[in-house]
Amino acid sequence: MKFIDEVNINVKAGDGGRGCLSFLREKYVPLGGPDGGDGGRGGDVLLEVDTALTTLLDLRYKHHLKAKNGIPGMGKNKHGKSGEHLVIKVPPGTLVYDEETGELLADLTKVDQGFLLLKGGQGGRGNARFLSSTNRAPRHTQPGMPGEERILRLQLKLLADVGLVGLPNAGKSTLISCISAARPKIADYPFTTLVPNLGVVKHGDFRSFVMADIPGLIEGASDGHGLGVRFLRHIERTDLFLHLVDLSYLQEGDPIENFEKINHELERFKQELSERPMLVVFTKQDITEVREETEKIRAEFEQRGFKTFAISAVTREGLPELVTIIASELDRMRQADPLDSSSDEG
Ligand SMILES: Nc1nc2c(ncn2[C@@H]2O[C@H](COP(=O)(O)OP(=O)(O)OP(=O)(O)O)[C@@H](O)[C@H]2O)c(=O)[nH]1
Ligand SMILES: [Mg+2]
Repeated sequence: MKFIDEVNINVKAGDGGRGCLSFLREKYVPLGGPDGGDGGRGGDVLLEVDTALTTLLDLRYKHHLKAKNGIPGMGKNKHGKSGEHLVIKVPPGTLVYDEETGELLADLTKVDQGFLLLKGGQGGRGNARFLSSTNRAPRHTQPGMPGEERILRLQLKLLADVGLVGLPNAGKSTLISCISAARPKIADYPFTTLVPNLGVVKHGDFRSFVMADIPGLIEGASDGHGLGVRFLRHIERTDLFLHLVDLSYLQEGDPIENFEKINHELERFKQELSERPMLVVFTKQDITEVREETEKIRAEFEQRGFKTFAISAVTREGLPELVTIIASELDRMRQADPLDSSSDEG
């Protein structure tokens, strides 16, 4: 499935129906009074979070979206029906901006969260409404009011608890596929992952957290190198980063320098990301040389204040421990800052 995380759409609420001009005409009633009914209200435009969606793909080819107009009033004092509302479904984590002013209109993160975006136009009044003691045969009616219209930019920022970062080939997708039901593509060439993937990691009997796998980062990513930092916004809202470090032949360069380069890209993308709690995870421990390298270098990361872990996706070494630590780190952070806690299935 294609992953689309930004779309522009033009939305319009329905116009109000016009009021009717009509006079009662019945046999034997020669001068019936005005009986033009009111027009119906135009439909509103609403946004609604649909947790079944994970991308804005459905909106990709719908540039113009419009709620239904109100039906005009009719004779015999019949009011027109209101226009049907338009409900636009979006994935959780969708931000809604006014494209012209740049104003943030809504941040839709909660299940079933709804948002009234645009109001439909009022229906016009029919001539029956203008009957008065001085005007027994009003010919005045009102047109319906136009519905509001806006150009929107919808931007998706996936909602996850933990974000995976690291160079291409570090083993990010392999890790998420080992501990969740997510099945991203895995291969020994860089940039296998082209779009973010989410995986739900279960721990204990009834608890879980969501992990996000994004394309690998390289030096200069914030200037557009590699796949750039376009996908970083999908881990911007996570509470914890796992920085995967691969010491196998697949990685060139000095591991500490590589590590710092990536952290620098995170910081360049957004200053506050450099303060996000981060665990360092050495991958591919089933390879003897990698294990030896890990033992040599581990202390240097710890001296920099990072907790470190060593795992292997092949033997599953260290995976249960890692999941437990992530869960307890998340718990600890959320206890410290309960207002900030996001939803947990627990
Ligand atoms: N021996 C061994 N190989 C691993 C392990 N984890 C990942 N690999 C291999 O490393 C290569 C890269 O793994 P991926 O999971 O695709 O790496 P990635 O970080 O998602 O890479 P990009 O999506 O390109 O950024 C693949 O050939 C994997 O099979 C491991 O624990 N042991
Ligand atoms: Mg990958």
